Amino acid sequence: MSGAGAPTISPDGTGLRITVIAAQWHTEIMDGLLAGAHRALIAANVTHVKEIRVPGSFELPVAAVRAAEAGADAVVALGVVIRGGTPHFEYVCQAATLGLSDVAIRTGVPVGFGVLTVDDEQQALDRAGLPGSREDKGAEAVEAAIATVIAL
Ligand code: DLZ
Repeated sequence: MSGAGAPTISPDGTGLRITVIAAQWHTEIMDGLLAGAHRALIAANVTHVKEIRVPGSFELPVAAVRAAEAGADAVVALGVVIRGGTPHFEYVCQAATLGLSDVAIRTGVPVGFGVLTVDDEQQALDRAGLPGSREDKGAEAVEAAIATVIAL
């Protein structure tokens, strides 16, 4: 984990079934988030991994609920939403965040939140787990989801 006050988490996910759901907007940044997520899954000894691609972050919650209902122990949602000149940003961010938290609460299946909601592309690159990035939010979402499964 990174950022002020963030805990250090290195959970062991041996035997867990994890589904990673990833949007497709902003390809380079998504590639970084996905690579970070897979690095963290390997580090946590998770071998049962399914990956689902959806068009945009708005579609993440419906895929997450399907994955939870299909028996995943945890779901990790990855996306990138960059503020534009219209209110669309707020609507997509709100649908993704509220939708994903609703899935976790209703199904009881932990959902790791790896959706970057940023003002510009540089903020996203800084958090994408790419060479030169300060943070690796894809990996952090995996670690949080696994740690929550273990805690429950
Ligand atoms: C429409 C849209 C816009 C403007 N921006 C983004 C974005 O920055 N990131 C993202 O993941 N998705 C975006 N979308 C697409 C919506 O999430 C959704 O896929 C479409 O509205 C179709 O339902």
